[in-house]
Amino acid sequence: MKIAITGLQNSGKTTVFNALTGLNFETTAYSSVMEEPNIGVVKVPDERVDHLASLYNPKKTTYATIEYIDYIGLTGGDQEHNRKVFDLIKDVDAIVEVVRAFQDESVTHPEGDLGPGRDAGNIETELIFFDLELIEKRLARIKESAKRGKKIDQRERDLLLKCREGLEREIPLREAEFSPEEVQAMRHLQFLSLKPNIVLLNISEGDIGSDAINTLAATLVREDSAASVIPLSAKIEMEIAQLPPEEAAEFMKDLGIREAALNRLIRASYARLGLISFLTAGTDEVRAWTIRKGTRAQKAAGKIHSDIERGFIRAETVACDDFLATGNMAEARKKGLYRLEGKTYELKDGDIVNFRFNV
Ligand SMILES: Nc1nc2c(ncn2[C@@H]2O[C@H](COP(=O)(O)OP(=O)(O)OP(=O)(O)O)[C@@H](O)[C@H]2O)c(=O)[nH]1
Ligand SMILES: [Mg+2]
Repeated sequence: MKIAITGLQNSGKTTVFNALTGLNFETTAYSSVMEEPNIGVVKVPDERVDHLASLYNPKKTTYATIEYIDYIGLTGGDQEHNRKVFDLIKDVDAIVEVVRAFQDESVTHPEGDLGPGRDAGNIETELIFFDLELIEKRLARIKESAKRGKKIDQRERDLLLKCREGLEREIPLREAEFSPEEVQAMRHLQFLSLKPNIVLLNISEGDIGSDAINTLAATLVREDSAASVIPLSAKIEMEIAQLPPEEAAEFMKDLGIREAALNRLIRASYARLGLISFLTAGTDEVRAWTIRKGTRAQKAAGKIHSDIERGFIRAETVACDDFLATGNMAEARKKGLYRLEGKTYELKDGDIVNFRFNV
């Protein structure tokens, strides 16, 4: 999974990136001129994988991973500048929008003063502009081929017009309604405002846990929107990410932070994208695999190898919690917790699966 960290200049994107990845890229009080994006891959913490690895003692333990990308900030109204960012991130699975809510005189604000609501709105507007531009380009191309006497794709044209109509009313595509066929047809278009988003409200360290911040957070996304807002202090989280685990735990307790940014954001990303993990376990490897909720067993097998999908016979599954409670496969089998499932079985989060196949 690939997630872009974006936002206005100096909102704390690189600080967030460092907090998530444990890396230590330069953060600056003036807006940076970055040539190359920062890219970092993080393991998705998963206690089930830890438990299984301690039982099987496998040669290899593989966690699910997320790739984070951090690049230059967006500039309100400068589409040419923003295109550099958007071209880089148009294939990501989700967008984290960093919105500044911390007070700090020494850090320049591109808009002159603090305004989280305004800034969150500006980010949305830039995503919408980018999508409108994409639509105009495609419509022009369709018109061009019509002129040359080629048959045009009327369905695509209608869909583009429908998207444009909503975007012109400033409704991001992710909040518009589309049929499953339309969603399918839009997949290759890489619209940005269609991507699931998470608003990360970057607050002052003194505001951690404050009621005022929760109220502010609630105003940042439309009430009926699926987007989530996560308030956190990127600066503090970055310090935490650089500490050894025990010290980090102590520091978090003192500050009243229950869970590190990395875990909170990963949970929100999985929920927002409708993702779950299934597990495979053995003495060679214990591994977590990320799939969409509702994926059927045969399709999920294809994550591991296309041969297993093609030659699928059945899936032997047990819920990880059931397995850990019984302690071993034989016991789980005896209790009927270890089941044989067919190709249409929808895998559940935390299922341990052994695929039987034949090629
Ligand atoms: N007080 C405070 N300062 C912060 C916080 N997060 C970031 N900063 C500071 O704000 C400045 C900008 O942070 P960066 O992470 O470089 O911001 P950015 O969005 O990556 O900036 P550009 O890449 O230049 O657009 C740095 O001086 C950070 O130390 C925070 O939560 N609290
Ligand atoms: Mg930066």
